[in-house]
Amino acid sequence: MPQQVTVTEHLLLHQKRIPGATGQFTRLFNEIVLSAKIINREVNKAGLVDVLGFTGKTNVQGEEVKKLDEYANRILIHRLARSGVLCAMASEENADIIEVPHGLPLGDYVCIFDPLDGSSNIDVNVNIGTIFSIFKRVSPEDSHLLSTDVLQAGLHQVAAGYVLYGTSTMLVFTTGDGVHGFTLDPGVGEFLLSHPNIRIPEQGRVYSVNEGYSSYWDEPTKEILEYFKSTDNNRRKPYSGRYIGSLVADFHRNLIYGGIFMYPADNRDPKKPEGKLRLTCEANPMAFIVEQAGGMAVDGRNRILELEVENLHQRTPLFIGSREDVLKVREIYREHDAKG
Ligand code: P6P
Repeated sequence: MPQQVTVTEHLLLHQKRIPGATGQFTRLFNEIVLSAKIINREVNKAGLVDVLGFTGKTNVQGEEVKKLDEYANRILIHRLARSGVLCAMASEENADIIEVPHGLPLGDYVCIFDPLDGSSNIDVNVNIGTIFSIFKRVSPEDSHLLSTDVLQAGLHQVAAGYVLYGTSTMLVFTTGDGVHGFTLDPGVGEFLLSHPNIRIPEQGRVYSVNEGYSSYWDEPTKEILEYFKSTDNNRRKPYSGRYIGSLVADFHRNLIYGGIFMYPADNRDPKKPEGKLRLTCEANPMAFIVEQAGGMAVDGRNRILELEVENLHQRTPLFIGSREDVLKVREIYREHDAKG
């Protein structure tokens, strides 16, 4: 009988190893876990009740908001605000920093999240996910919150993770001590440890990118795609193309099998020259996870986790996955830069 370790037990074991741990982090994480279970319940019955479709609103990204997007956002904000351990939140769905409502207890943590990533797939029953990134505030505890408490480089994350709603619902996260995967047992209502110490293969066999935009890419990106599709690469055969259009699902597959996910800069939209993905609630958390699993994440030239965060919704190109594959991306960009 495999040892059934719940995510809470796992966190408590982790907490015991941290001198001076107050239990605040475990409290915060338990609220994320509860939010995931509530969102999972709605996602799983989406086809049966009136939560499919659009709300008729657009978010700060200019994207149409789905009913489940709005629902997931509401659940996370409500639960996290009452955790008593946050001083601020930020959501992909909200233009500004979300302060903890007056009168509720404050804490030292900041949580940034994408409540339901991949929501364009909701109505066709394709995997979607929740992504979260956790920091400790940098300003003194009894001072006013500063934007620098929220706009921190990814290197300073204390935890990051995602929930993947699919054939089974998984919670995958790191607290800087490796990457661990938990699968929801709906019969028990608990996330149970199913993938301890996940390591991404050094070299992958899959590339994930939306090739429909190839005519908008820069030259290095075009050369990168030719490399992965050619027989003249490290594998001596083409990588398989796999792209579902949901970052959490594409990332998770490549994390387990090995591979590279790419959302390059493109010149389709002058308002988004850096591509579509957001640094704070998508690239940074995924980069922390992949590095903890032995992989890499760059914007083409620079390590994602070292990028300066200037605004909440800034975007970045993202090349993330198996170390050898991402190193190749950086090598091609450097060769182009050297040619000038
Ligand atoms: P495209 C979903 O909207 C998302 O933010 C990511 O989950 C996904 O990787 C990407 O956009 C897909 O974008 O332009 O290929 O449809």
